[in-house]
Amino acid sequence: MRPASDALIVIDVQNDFCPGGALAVEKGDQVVAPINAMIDDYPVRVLTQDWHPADHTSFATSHVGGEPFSLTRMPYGPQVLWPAHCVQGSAGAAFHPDLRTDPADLILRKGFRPGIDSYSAFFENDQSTPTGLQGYLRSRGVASLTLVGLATDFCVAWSALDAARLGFVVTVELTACRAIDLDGSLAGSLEQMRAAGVTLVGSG
Ligand code: VGL
Ligand code: ZN
Repeated sequence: MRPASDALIVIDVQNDFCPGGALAVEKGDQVVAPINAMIDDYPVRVLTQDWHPADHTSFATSHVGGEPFSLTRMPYGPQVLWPAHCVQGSAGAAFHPDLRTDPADLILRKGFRPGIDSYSAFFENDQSTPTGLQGYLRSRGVASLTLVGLATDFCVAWSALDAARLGFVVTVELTACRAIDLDGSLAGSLEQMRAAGVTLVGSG
């Protein structure tokens, strides 16, 4: 077991991000086995779940003429329009059936406000509305985080960058991550994480 100040944060290992899902990440299901093997080693274990209302503003279907994977502007900045995914209570929003969820201490849902997306597990995309995760981790004495899950270049990267900014020691275990890679977003996100002092281990 790792020291009591170490947490594993498992980002969005949900059916819609796995092959056959609404926003499938290539080989997304391959993160399940390594995560299942890692989780018992961490004294603090958090799973996150993307959890959108059916009319969420990040969905292309919520915009007249909105094309999936195109870029639009929101009051809080640029926003990719996604295929509808992880709708609250749907099968696509459920965790991958093979993911070991019983060992989790906390399941944190994000992206539930209709008008704002939330890639990061710490702050919504306005970069100021908190999810509460920082307080949870601090009150449990966590100082060091390992992040895994989906997708490397969106929710994992945004979570890692926020965590580093908040002063946590951050590692991303790439062997247990897979990327969407929209227009070079994977390379860009790896570079940003490195520049922010995030330790990148392995490769996805
Ligand atoms: C994610 C796009 C939209 C992710 C969530 O989990 O990386 N990406 N919603
Ligand atoms: Zn989403």
